[in-house]
Amino acid sequence: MHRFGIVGLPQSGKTTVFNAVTGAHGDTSFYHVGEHVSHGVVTVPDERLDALAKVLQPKEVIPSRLEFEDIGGVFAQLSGAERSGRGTAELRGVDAILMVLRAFESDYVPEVLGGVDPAREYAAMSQDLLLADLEVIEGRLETLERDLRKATPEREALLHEQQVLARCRRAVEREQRLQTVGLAGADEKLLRSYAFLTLKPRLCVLNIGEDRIADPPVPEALAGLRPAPVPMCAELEMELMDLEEDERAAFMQDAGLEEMSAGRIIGACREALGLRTFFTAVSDKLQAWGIEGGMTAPQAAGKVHSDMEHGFIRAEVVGFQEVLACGGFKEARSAGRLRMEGRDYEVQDGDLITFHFSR
Ligand SMILES: Nc1nc2c(ncn2[C@@H]2O[C@H](COP(=O)(O)OP(=O)(O)O)[C@@H](O)[C@H]2O)c(=O)[nH]1
Ligand SMILES: [Mg+2]
Repeated sequence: MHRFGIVGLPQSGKTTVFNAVTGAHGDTSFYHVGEHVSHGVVTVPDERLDALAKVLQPKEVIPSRLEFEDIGGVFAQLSGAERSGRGTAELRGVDAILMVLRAFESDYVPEVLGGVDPAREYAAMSQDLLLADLEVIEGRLETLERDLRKATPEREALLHEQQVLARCRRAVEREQRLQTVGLAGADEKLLRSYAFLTLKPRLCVLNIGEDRIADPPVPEALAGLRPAPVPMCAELEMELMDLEEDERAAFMQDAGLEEMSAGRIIGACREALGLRTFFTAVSDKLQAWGIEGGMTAPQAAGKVHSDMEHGFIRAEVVGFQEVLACGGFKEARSAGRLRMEGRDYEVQDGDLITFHFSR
């Protein structure tokens, strides 16, 4: 399951967004500083899964899921406090970063940066993430220098690591995210081992006021971000989560809210990671799986079970449209629509896959 860490300045509405997306009830009283990390899981809505379920009639349908973590305190230093080591460590473990930017006016919620300025919040947080990475780079470079003064059989490898990190330091000093350094293969793996924060994909939620639902203000400086920032009136949507369906619909109409934002946030999360979906249908269980684009069939099998990756023999693949068009899996097989694919096959969005493996 892919994990998203929710970060933002104090009072930006992190917990409110977290509650609004996951249906949780985290503390949003404005004096509350989250010291612990809350976890919440959401299922990914998928019309293809629903359509397949209609045709295949499995006993059980399991959508893919995303996990969100409300991480308090990471950017506390921007408001004068210490950086929270715990929050930073937690953030290193996530797959992508969801930044909540305050775009709502309020008479009672304190403005941490002395005004409502989401573009500045974004810049300040980007800066903070770069600084956190710079600390790691410099710490490691110092250790390397010390180790290289001694005789060591790993000299070549350490020298190479030093070069890679020096390149990273130059990028960070120019305020470029490590994601833009463009390392590949073993060097990229090396970078991943540090869990750098600016190597992680990110997306923004603009927490807007109720009065701006009809025309959400997206600052020019953020308009070019991909995925595009998702505007959401988090406070309203959090309250709507607790209502019954018909009551909710009435309130939404009053507020001019056409749909809840969770769907668009989930879409942006998937876009940030470049996720694709494949399906499995084994022993009456139809299941959707989210994987990063570019994964091969054995890697995808590994998402289902590690034994299936290690013992991978081949994958029997059929596009979900073909199953729908033929009216069933057996029907698609009889019509010759199933393909046998090997180890190098790159899984495509919408594939229904049967993995063959040895135990
Ligand atoms: N007026 C208004 N207040 C909001 C909105 N979103 C959050 N708040 C309030 O802002 C305060 C801080 O929200 P919270 O989610 O706890 O922020 P966090 O510190 O980032 O977790 C709370 O009092 C919320 O009720 C919003 O869209 N409009
Ligand atoms: Mg909070």
